[in-house]
Amino acid sequence: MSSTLLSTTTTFDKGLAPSYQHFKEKYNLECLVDDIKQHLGESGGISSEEVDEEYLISLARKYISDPSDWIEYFYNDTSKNYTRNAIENINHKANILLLVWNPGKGSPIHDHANAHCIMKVLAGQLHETVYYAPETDSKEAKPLAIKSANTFGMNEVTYISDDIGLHRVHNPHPTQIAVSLHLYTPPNAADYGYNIFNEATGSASYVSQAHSVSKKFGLFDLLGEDVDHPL
Ligand code: CSS
Ligand code: FE2
Repeated sequence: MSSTLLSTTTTFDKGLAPSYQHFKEKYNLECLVDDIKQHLGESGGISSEEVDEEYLISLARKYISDPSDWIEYFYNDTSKNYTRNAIENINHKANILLLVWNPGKGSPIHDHANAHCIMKVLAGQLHETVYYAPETDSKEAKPLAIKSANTFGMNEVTYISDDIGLHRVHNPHPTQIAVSLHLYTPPNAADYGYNIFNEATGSASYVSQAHSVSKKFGLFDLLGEDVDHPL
């Protein structure tokens, strides 16, 4: 008798829970994308200097990762180090991407094509190694020097630009994937390309375009160079 009562009560409680959700104000991924769009404005031609990166970082911090927000963009190519999924392309002003990192895999060392890069971990952990950029006029082969190294957990946000240095990002976990949200403004790496660097010599190699895929819109960019897109 008492077990019947208990199970009825449990069902009743579960039934009520979803209706309360409607009364909660949730800052979801859509809200974040809308706020980013609003900050960057509707018309074209914003330069990297005109962006208030601190404000954009604060928006990224405000969003709390919820897989139900981003699962529609999630695609993982297990043959690659990581997969770049397009979330939003704001009219040559910014790119918003969902990156899925395979266990133990990472990017090459790269620059950010004179753009702001904000990265937020949505699931798992990511390790970032920041390097001093090599002197531009130096032709001498010199190993890149490490400036800092940090591991970021779920909901943590980090920022980099070429003024700070170069970086390499990787998923340190041996078996679990990591997921991150990236905002690049302006989207120079996608529009004009970027550089990857050799850690031992500091030499740069130009990559002409950063490619992404779009599960949501059924567009898979299969024409990109077969490297793990570092930017
Ligand atoms: N730059 C890499 C991720 S680390 S910012 C990319 O977008 O492919
Ligand atoms: Fe990067």
